Amino acid sequence: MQNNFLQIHPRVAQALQQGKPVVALESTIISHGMPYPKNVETALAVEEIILQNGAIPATIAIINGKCCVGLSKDEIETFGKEKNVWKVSLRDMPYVVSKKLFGATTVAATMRIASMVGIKIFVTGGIGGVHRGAATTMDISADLTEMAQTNVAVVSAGIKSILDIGLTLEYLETLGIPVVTYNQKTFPSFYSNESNYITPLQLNTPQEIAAMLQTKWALGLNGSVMIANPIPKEYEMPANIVESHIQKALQAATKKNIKGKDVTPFILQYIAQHTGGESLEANIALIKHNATLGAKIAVAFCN
Ligand code: PSU
Ligand code: MN
Repeated sequence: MQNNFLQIHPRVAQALQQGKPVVALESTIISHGMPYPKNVETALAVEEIILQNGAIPATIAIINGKCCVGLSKDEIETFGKEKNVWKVSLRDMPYVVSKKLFGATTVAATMRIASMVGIKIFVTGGIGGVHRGAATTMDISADLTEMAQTNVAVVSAGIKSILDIGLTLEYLETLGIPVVTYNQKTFPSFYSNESNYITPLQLNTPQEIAAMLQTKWALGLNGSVMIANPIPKEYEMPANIVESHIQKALQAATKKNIKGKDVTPFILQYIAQHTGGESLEANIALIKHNATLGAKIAVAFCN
């Protein structure tokens, strides 16, 4: 779909026209998920990894109200540095586009824009999900409902334990979203390659994953597939340390009355600050690792 609201980078447009593999990337992780300058360095490194693995990267963001698919290095720098960038989920999209603002897109908004141009594979660090305490707060990310309807596969490092992993897996099941862990039985939890949950499904090669995606959509089953790629062992953080930081972060969020869309960025920042950057290094390592797998799946999908 080409329209007034879309702006596709020539390199991405050419790849799509030629049926070459393209991998979408989000921008909330740049503007709201990591501090400057590591955010920009990581975003550029992730694009490079995708290129090296045979696919074209397309970082997605809203610039002056245009939904941009593929950013220049300068634009990525701007999203990393600029303080007043909107965090845009689906709810915020019409406002930010009509007001011609800058917006960093979440998993949900990035998927929707990717699907508008026919991109099938999207790589990120962690998706939003069902928050702890959601039974009373009703805080459930729009990432999940978007994954129920949009045909873009999402590669992540599993569900972060700031969320309720069990409830998120239940919700994904309710919505009919397949959850596939790459090459292991345990479902990974972002900073850790383990969790207390067995993965619903396991596949062991990019080719198998690509075949499952093609089958899902050929069956007319709309929606995403969650592909969970465990963090490499050498970057893992001990689960009990992560848990104690999460507990403190959640308490601080309650005390400061952080609500709605500010919850996830607040907790991520709190944990990064209080682990002396260790969680940031883990975050960077896992997203690079996801980029490698995502590019390989995109290549297999196009063959
Ligand atoms: N989890 C992370 N890093 C992130 C996010 C989640 O480890 O940067 C971002 C993603 O953009 C995700 C969004 O789509 O937070 C979810 O926000 P919310 O919970 O408000 O839907
Ligand atoms: Mn929320």
